[in-house]
Amino acid sequence: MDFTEDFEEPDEEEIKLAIIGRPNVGKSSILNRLLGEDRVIVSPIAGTTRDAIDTRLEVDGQKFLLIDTAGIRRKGKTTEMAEKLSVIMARKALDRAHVAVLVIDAVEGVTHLDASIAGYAIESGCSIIIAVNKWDLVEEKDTSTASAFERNLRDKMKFLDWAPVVTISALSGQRVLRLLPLVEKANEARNLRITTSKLNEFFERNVLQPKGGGGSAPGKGGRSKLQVRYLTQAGIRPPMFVLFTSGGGGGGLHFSYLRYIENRLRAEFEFFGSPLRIKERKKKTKRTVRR
Ligand SMILES: Nc1nc2c(ncn2[C@@H]2O[C@H](COP(=O)(O)OP(=O)(O)O)[C@@H](O)[C@H]2O)c(=O)[nH]1
Ligand SMILES: [Mg+2]
Repeated sequence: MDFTEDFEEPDEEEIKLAIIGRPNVGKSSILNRLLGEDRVIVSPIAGTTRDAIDTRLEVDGQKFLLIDTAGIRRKGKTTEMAEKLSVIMARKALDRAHVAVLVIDAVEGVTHLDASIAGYAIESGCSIIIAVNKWDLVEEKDTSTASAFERNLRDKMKFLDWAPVVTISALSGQRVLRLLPLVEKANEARNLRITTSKLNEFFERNVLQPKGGGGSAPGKGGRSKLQVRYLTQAGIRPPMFVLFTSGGGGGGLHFSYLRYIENRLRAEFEFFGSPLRIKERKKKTKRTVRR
């Protein structure tokens, strides 16, 4: 677990944002759109390395640092090279980012490369907003087009079901500026700490007395008598929870149970666009001391 972020003291209010995605999905166009908006105050600052230029934005009092993901422009770059580079740039940016906007091409839909970049984003612990760009190119749209697209996208990226989706057009500017409030909200969620009393109450209702009765939690291999003793929040950025268990032999909690806890946490608290980490820790069973 990496808690280093809690110890450094950067500009507290500044949200570090990475716009990531495969080549030609429109990352640069989105960036240019953001920089070109009247409401946006822009100040380019030199990054730490020669090729990295980060940009500061301020919109309605909120500061953002746009992490550069442009990479090296070179003529005659093969598609394969460009794709590899987009992954490298994404990973570099994700290292420093709080929130990632994952850009998908509306015409091409979700590809393997999109899914693999998404995987790195989840690993990094960033909050994620999915931007479906080039929405202007989707023909004969009606009221159900966006939701149909989203269903298909969700199906291909099941592991990202908590990330909000927004359809945009960097070409026309449609909804591009709407990304920023979503980014802000997703960043807040990533910093969310649930109070102990709220978490205890959550535990009471969802673990000890869930609908259909409490009792043992399902362990791997169907072993019973595995008990979940308590739940704590161990950290933020992203929020991390620990379920303390006892009994039940060697296996841990079944992944479906961890999934259940995650879904309940998401249903009851505002973890909008933020990944959650849920871990299990076994409590050593106390031996009764004979007197
Ligand atoms: N129709 C349309 N074209 C777009 C849109 N966004 C970007 N493009 C075009 O897609 C191509 C790649 O865009 P670019 O921003 O360079 O993508 P990047 O490689 O992800 O940075 C360019 O020709 C853009 O003009 C959009 O919303 N609609
Ligand atoms: Mg670009």
